[in-house]
Amino acid sequence: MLTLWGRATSSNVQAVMWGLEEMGLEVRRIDAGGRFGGLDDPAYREMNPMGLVPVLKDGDGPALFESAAILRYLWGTYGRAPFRPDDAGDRAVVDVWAEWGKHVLCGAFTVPVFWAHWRTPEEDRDTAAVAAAVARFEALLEIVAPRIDRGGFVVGDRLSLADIWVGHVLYRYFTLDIERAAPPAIEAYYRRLCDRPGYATHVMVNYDELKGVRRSG
Ligand SMILES: N[C@@H](CCC(=O)N[C@@H](CS)C(=O)NCC(=O)O)C(=O)O
Repeated sequence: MLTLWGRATSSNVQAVMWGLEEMGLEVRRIDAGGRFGGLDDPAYREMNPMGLVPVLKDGDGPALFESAAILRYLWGTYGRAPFRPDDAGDRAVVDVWAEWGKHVLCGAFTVPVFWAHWRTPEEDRDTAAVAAAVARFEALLEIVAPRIDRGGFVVGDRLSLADIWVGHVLYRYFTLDIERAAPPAIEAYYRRLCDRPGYATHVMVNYDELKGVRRSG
């Protein structure tokens, strides 16, 4: 029995929930964090000393935190081809792009764009800094765009773990009230992701409640 703690509006929770659905795994999600609170409870800190979401427990196994590690655990334990390729080399390539998606691409979006724009009260926004951050994010999209244009997905022609990290950040990028210059292949990819039930359910989640709210997440 898989249990995940974390509010549905957390982008890291969304990535894990979408990955779970793509792997056909059932999970019980317990609201935590944001307006639900609970992250300072001693029992929660026991599971995640950082006091952040998500946290995963697989049965009686240890509590896991850090969304990338959680997804990698699920992928390694329950993933099947093509989501988790059978060939070790192909798996490593997926892992490389998953790491890049989480670390490099999401890192270039979450704080410098989403936080600096959406989670900052309008009167405090540095619009020039946000525009420069969007341009830097788009330069990264240009790096992955030719791969997606070629095969349809980040690695090859089927969705894999790499798409979870690259794809989940696109919903907010394409729906924020910012000026965009997305590579056409990325926009087409995003439109295809929107047709996937797991993406629509877990990633395309309204984030109005986060507007101007400068708490973590
Ligand atoms: N590196 C961590 C970051 C976790 C994180 O920042 N979580 C945010 C939500 S995305 C959080 O817990 N914010 C506090 C809250 O929701 O109250 C991960 O990837 O899991």
